[in-house]
Amino acid sequence: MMIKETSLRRDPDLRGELAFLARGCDFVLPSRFKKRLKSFQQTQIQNKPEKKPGTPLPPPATFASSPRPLSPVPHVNNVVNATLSINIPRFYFPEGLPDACSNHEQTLSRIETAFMDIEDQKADIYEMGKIAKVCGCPLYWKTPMFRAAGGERTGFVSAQSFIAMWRKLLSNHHDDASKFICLLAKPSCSYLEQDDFVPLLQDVVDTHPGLTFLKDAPEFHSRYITTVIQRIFYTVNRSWSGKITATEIRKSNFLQTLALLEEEEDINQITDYFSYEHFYVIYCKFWELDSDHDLYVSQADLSRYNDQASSNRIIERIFSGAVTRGKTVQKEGRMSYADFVWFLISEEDKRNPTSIEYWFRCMDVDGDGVLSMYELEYFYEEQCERMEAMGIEPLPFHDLLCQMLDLVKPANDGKITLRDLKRCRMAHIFYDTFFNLEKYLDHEQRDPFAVQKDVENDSPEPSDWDRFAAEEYETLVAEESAQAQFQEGSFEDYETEEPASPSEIGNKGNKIVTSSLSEKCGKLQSVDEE
Ligand SMILES: [Ca+2]
Ligand SMILES: [Ca+2]
Repeated sequence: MMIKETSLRRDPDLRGELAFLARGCDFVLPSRFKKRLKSFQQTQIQNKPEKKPGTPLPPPATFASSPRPLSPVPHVNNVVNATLSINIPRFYFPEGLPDACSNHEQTLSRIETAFMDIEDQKADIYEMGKIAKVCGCPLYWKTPMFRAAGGERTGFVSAQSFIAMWRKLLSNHHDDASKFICLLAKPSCSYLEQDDFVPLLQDVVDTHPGLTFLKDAPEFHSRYITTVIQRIFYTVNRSWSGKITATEIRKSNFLQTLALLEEEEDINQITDYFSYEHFYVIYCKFWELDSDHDLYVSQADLSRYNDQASSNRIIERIFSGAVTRGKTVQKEGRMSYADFVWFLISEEDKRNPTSIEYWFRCMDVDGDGVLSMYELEYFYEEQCERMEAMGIEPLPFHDLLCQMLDLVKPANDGKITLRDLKRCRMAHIFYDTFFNLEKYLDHEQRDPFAVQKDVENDSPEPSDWDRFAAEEYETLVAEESAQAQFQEGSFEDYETEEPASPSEIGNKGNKIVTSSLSEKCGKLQSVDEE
């Protein structure tokens, strides 16, 4: 109580008002005082720094170079900060923890020397790869670095402009996440939007050894890039805001995965975000549904996915805009390829946290943050109708409900929250029960203890998605090669062939995939890009 009062007195506006009050002056109306008090308290709550457990306290020397204030009310904040910082060391570092040991001048002089080795001291994008390494950055940071130093306008970057840019970056941004955002984001933005990733990913497509076969299919560059961007946002943008912050980057494995790209020549080994095989699976699944190939699927198209395994009611919910970006889905009743990426990953990996949120939003029909018994019954009704049509006697809703409540064990009776579903680690079984008949029946037939074992095993990888993508890729490649063999009339050879090793399948796959993609892109050429 004492502390609160002291800090209230430090609010310069309030101090004046308190002084008036103290003198018994009528000028300050109680209502105005209350309002002012409330707004001051709110500002204080907002200014309360995010405390990160385990973050080491910085040495006192770093206080001098404290970055810009974050407060929406700098006036008030400055006063509070100035007083508080005397006693409490700073512990909130939105731009990363400054490292007192790192010698920026040394780094900058190394960069200068590296530029000396380049003709005219002007680096093109290829040379920028070497500069990135001198800067201690992963290779694929080169395009963002090149662009941040103004390279895309002239086609090269001079030592002078690069060093000026890098000096500024080093003094304001202290960890990789903060630097990465600064390099990629639009001017004065502290977050990344989807299009900010395009130049970096185009460079990966153009220069990664595992994607050279895509050179001849430029039509597919944007499809691959769209897929990777959606996968990045699906995994990293945990807030669903469409804006990736430095905190979200830090909490994700994105930068580590990006750094892996330069060490791993086989891009399919990098199953997070970048795998070409995963892209191929997603795109083929979409292509099968998008019968007129205009890069959109209708509600009827989407319901054909996996032999109509998903219920109409859940598909309807997706098309109501519960989980999609923009208004196209609701207004025009069509889903873009980007939205399909979210659907497919969510459908095939219902243990993924984003997937759990995705389906929760869909099932929470009234949007009150709780799955009520009414909502569960609504979805189960269609499952029952379907089972009856198949001659299967469904479990009565009441019995099923008991089963599900036992599975989820919600904290509050009769109300299932997102937290309950995440905690119970059975969300996939729960969701399939309510809207995916094929998978529901599949779970039912399995030994319940086997499922339990699966969960308890808790092995970190592969995810349901990884498993699905690998299986589907093999099926697709087998289909393609069977077709190719058939067309060539060498079916005998195919039958006597030794089984191919996984790596051979991969290589073969890439070739086949390219040819089949080219075939598909031939059909797509008249269609505008997204
Ligand atoms: Ca279509
Ligand atoms: Ca609800």
